[in-house]
Amino acid sequence: MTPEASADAVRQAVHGRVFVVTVDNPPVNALGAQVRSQLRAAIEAADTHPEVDAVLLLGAGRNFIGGADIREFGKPPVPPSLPEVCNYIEASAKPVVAAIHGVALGGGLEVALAAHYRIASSDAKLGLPEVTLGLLPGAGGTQRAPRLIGAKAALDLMLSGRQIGAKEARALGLIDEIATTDDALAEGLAYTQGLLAARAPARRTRDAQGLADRTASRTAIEAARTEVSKSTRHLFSPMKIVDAVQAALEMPFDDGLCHERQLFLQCLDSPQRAGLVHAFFAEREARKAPETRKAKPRAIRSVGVIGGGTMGAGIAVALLDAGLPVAMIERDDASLLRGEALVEKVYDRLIAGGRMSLQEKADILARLHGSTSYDALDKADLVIEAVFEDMAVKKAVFAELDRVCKPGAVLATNTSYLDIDAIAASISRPADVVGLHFFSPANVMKLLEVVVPAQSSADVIATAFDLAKKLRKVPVRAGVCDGFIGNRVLAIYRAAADHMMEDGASPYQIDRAVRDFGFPMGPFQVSDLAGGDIGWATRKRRAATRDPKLRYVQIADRICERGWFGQKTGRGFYLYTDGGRTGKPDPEVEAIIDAERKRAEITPRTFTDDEIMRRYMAAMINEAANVVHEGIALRPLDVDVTFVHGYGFPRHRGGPMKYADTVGLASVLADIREFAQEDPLFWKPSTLIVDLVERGATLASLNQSA
Ligand code: T1G
Repeated sequence: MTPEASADAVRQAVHGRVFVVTVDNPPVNALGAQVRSQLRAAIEAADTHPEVDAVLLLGAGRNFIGGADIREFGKPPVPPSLPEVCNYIEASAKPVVAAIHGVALGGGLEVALAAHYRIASSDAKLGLPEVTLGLLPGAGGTQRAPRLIGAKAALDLMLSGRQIGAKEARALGLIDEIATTDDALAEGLAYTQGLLAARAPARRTRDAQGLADRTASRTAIEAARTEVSKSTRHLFSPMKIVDAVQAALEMPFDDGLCHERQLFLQCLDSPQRAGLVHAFFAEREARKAPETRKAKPRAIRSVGVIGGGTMGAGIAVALLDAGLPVAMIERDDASLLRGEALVEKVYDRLIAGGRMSLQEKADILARLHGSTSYDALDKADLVIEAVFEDMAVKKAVFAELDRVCKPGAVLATNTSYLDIDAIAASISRPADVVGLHFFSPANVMKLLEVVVPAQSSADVIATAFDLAKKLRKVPVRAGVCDGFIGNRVLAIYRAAADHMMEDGASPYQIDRAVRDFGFPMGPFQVSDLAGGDIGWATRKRRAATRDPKLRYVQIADRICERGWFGQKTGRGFYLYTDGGRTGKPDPEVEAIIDAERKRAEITPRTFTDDEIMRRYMAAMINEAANVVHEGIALRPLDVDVTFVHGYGFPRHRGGPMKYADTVGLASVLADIREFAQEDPLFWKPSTLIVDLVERGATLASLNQSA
């Protein structure tokens, strides 16, 4: 091997008659400006090299190429553009081979598509996830992929943004070979030398015939257009992807590339791209809590779960799915059997859906051990309690954990609002206590609020974040208060919705306006899903300390007093007939609302959907700003991650804080001040918002690394 000129982001070397180009731009070989420029130079060097007959493209480290550099979006473009580099690769007179290992995503796969041949390791993952960032494959992917694998498969790949494995890629024709080992260089060289021996030509993807069947292509495009207009009507870029593939069918290649570029720039300029890119980086930033830099996590080899109810069983499944052995503790055999059955039910559903085999289920359940004795926890590295939400009950559990758990075991509570400082103070080892607030269903919802009591040691918090990684959860660090980040803010914007309901807006109009904003459900649908009795219990718990001057809407109490808790009782705010999950408006609820308005001496007025959302969002943003101001959330981005991953906030808007910056903090403050004229106690402008508006600053300016 004779190393040629070695640039730092793209290395060049010659192996026999093959010019090897290695992209080396940690951590994911993103195609930033320097990489694009050096990649182009390397292809030029290969083309003019007299002793070289072919080019082999590789990625250094764990991946081929993770895509364009997302941090460049929204900044002035720096040439050469990625489409230009891809066209240059494809135009090479000498055969270009891409040897993929790890991931080839977005622009990374587009570089491979511009190559003439592709080989991938058996564990490689390929995808065009640009749609998850509000974009479309803007370096020729919308033109080359349909020509290579057909319109239907290409549209599925681009509209889903999903990653596919080497086998599926091979079957589709996205790659030519699957390597037998994961040595990308050796496999790539052998494959390239084979091509040279067979005198394989520079086979350009733009000439591939995947769109030859015009009828089938047109049918696929129309089907995608129909599907997109139904399922992702909130989003901007999916329809642009369909438009781009239509151009691939109807235009010559180079014209199609130009059209793709125009569509890509439209997506790049959309607020949805800004929101989705914000969400992408925010969830990665949120997992870097200060404690994760100060301390090493403790080892987690076995975990105990106290309680086999809905939450305990869900948490047990999340732990089992992460490959951990789990000891489930319940107070008696009957409760333990119920808990184990709840765990088993999750896997039976997967088997019924053809997504798990009986043997896989057996292997997983072999790691679950039930017991009615705390002594079974004497070797656990971590114990998570998910028992009844009552302080005395929790303290009794922690007293037992204090008695039986080994020194250094991390003791976690799943409480959703109780004072974790008080729980920690009740045992001999408060430094080992942490809050792990899972969201139901705990084995599905990604958000995990890591609640940090005052006495926790840094390595305990680092352990909690390490656990989140093992569970493939999205962790957010939260301070101790009633409701931590999410539920505390939820209580406020739910109250704003209650006020509007009592003032004249129907719960059904409010829910619809919130869904049209992009949430999957409105607040009253959420209440019916979660169970109105839960919110009722919270309101009763808070009654003693509630400010009597604060407006209190009793409509939900009237509904709960009738035992109408929502889906689980067949009616709540909505009527659920024949056990369905889609409720219908309930005239009896509307009569209750009318009666409550009369009792409160309120003359109902109409609301526009726009005003509903201004009030709903102003309440959410204002309380979220208080949560940041008080340090319960480290930064605004931590609130955004909480709401995108735990409360259905539309990801394409980035989160409540990103949304506030998008509409303008001054406009949000003006709304709050307008609403304060009718209710100054509820609508008290957050100090943080007032301060930022006075300084002309944004919430984003507070998102520096924690
Ligand atoms: N650009 C810039 N930074 C990136 C990046 C990217 N494409 N991908 C990851 N990072 C950063 C990330 O923020 C984190 O930074 C670190 O790398 C490790 O990431 C023209 C327009 C590749 C599967 O959408 O899916 O190409 O926190 O923790 O778990 O058509 O990163 O360490 O400071 O996620 O090993 C299309 C996005 C772009 C892929 C690796 N590509 N990335 O997962 O590491 S748009 C994507 C991922 C595009 C073209 C279009 C994952 C990964 P920090 P990580 P990981």
